Amino acid sequence: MEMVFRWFGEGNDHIPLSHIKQIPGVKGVVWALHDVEPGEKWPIEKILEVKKQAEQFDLNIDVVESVNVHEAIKLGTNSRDMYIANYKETIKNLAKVGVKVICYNFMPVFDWIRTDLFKELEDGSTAMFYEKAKLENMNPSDLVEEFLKTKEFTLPGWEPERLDRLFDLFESYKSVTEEKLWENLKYFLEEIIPVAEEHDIKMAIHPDDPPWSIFGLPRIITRKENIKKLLKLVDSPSNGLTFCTGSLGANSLNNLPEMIREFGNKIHFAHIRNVRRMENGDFIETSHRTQDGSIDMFEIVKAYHDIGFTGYARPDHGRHIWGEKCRPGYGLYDRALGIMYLWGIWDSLQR
Ligand code: CS2
Ligand code: MN
Repeated sequence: MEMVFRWFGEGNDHIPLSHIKQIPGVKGVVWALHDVEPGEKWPIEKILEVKKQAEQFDLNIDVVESVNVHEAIKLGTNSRDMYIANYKETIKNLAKVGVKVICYNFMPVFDWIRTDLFKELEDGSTAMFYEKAKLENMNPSDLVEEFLKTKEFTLPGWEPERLDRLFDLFESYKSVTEEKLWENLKYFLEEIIPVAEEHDIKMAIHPDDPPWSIFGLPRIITRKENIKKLLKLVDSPSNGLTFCTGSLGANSLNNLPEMIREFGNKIHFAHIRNVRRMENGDFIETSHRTQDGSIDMFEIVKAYHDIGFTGYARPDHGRHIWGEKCRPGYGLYDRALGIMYLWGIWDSLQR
């Protein structure tokens, strides 16, 4: 297991690389060019800049999260070929500097969704919360407004470009059924996977978060059968997964250790975090420790250990603790604690 840590870049993340370097066992940063709009080609000069910054701290840049997929590709409109061509160029540019894994997702319009970014937990810390009933009664634009108002940082996957066109997008998605979305994903993968394979890049799709449809939009990367289907769309070592326990784990029907054993070497990137599910369908992100949430983290790490996992792993979202002011889910402290918990389990299994 190669431990890595998400970093939003110089001037965009409150955490300096020098601090990331001090978390035991962290080998690299998980990064992206957050100022390049989805659909645009990532310029090599900008990529090299990040590489240079990370190298100063002896951190690798092997994993990118994420190269976002333009809505035209998900919608299957005419302009998709142009955006797919750009995507291929980005894959090639990333390969040139030694990137190994590209995480991406195929969620229409929104990336992850929560109803409260800073919900207080019993211990006085805060964490991201999903209130089922509230979301069901919410208008998508209210949600966006609420987030735009409270945030001090930009949220990953919530590009203004995409959100500005919210109403148009919802209109366009009216004709996109789940089946259509599958077709569009297949079209995309058939184009990009051969390029990834040729350049020794592993594409790793991130599951939908939460793993069910929201606001009537189709969502497909949600459970075991669907992931099997995805892997069959294009059979290649480069067509793989970001296995996110927090996303898939919001649905209690997903047996995560079993899925890890089944998908094995198709998991190129592990996102490991805990969530506490409530009976009414709500869930909140908790500390990584097994006892603090609904996901048996020991069994997760054990499954990775049993399959001889050598891929990349990162703690995923954490709580906001010790007064840290940070981007929702991406503080330093709780994610660093999470890493030490994961190492604790891993190292005892190694013995
Ligand atoms: C989320 C996502 O699970 C997560 O880490 O923060 O924003 C994730 O980075 C994207 O869905 C990947 O494409
Ligand atoms: Mn994740």
